[in-house]
Amino acid sequence: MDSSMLIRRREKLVKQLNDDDIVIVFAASEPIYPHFFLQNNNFLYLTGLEIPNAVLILSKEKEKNICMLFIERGIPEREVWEGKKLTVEEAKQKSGIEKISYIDEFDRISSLALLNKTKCFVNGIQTSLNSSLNKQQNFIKQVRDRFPKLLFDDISEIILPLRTIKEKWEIKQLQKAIDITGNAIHSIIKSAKAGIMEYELEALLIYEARKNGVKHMAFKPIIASGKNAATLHYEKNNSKIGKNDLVLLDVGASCNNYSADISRTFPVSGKFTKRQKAVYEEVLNVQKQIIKMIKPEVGLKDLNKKTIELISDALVRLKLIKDKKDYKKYYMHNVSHHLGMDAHDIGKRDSILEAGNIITIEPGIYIPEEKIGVRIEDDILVTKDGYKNLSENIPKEIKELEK
Ligand SMILES: [Mn+2]
Repeated sequence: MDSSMLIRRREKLVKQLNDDDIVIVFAASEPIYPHFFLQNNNFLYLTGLEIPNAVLILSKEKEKNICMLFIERGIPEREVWEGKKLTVEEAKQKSGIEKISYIDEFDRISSLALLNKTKCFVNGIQTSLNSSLNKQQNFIKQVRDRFPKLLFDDISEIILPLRTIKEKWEIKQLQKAIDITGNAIHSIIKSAKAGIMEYELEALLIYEARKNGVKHMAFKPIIASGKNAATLHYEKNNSKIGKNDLVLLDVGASCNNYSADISRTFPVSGKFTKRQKAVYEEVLNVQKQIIKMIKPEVGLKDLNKKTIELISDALVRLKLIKDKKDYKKYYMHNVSHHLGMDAHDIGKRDSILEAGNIITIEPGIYIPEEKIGVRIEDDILVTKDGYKNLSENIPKEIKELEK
């Protein structure tokens, strides 16, 4: 990652601010086992730094951009155990930020920075009543007492227009995540056989991903055989795979925090039954037709509407429903979401597509009473005059899957 890209991102963000706005972005905290360190995506997007407990402040004053970073101080006795902390010089070089202080200065300097501000954008303040306060919320609580006129808002509103349009470097990271995921899917399809456990295929997935340098999966892998495939977010992965089962994979590796999100469905025996084939062909056909619709100006809503239309027709042909209005019994999710640093990336549900967006297309049909669940999902880049399917090399044709 090159620091000029990061500088450009910060400039674009600050351009949207008024003089009395300020942005405060917190890095993730140090994790406690069994959790692993996963940087906050907005912090990573703006700094490129994979360090815990740091804070970024952005604002502007009379056309002058202000950018300050606060990082942890390296304590030699602790570094013996934990390894070296990033130095100010290293942080400067990686992030392109000139003004770097230690985190123990944050309270004092941020108080000064907040003095004449009326609105403060913070990352990660949306949460629910039943979870304990995170450090952003604790910060807000403190600041609110001292600056009662200050208003707070989540950063997503101003960072969303940046993050939903992918830069070349980002597309490259996603392509890498998709290719590694594709290779793992290939290995899984090749080695799956009746009688093995779903988690054995999960182990293979993680082995293939790690072997290619992937630090973590983008989300908990779904390896669902038979009727498990009809549970949309099945992630136990602990059933034995039956000899006539279809296996549904919904998996994605993460590269530099960019998340692939791919679904494939295949017969473990290497051959679809007649009924499985009929259902599969319908889903595949819908998926292809929806992908063809993708271009700038089309809305996610349009894609959803058309999918429902096509799937309803398919369900009637498959003799599952008589009245098209009953489609929800067998298809109950949206066909698309934005993809990026988060597997369900920031981006509005009713958003209108623009060149540079990356979205998934993932229709499915789920028939628990027949132990059939089929979902096919590709990751698609919206281009100036259409689209590019970034996962087109991962097999989904019946002939390829049976081979
Ligand atoms: Mn998805």
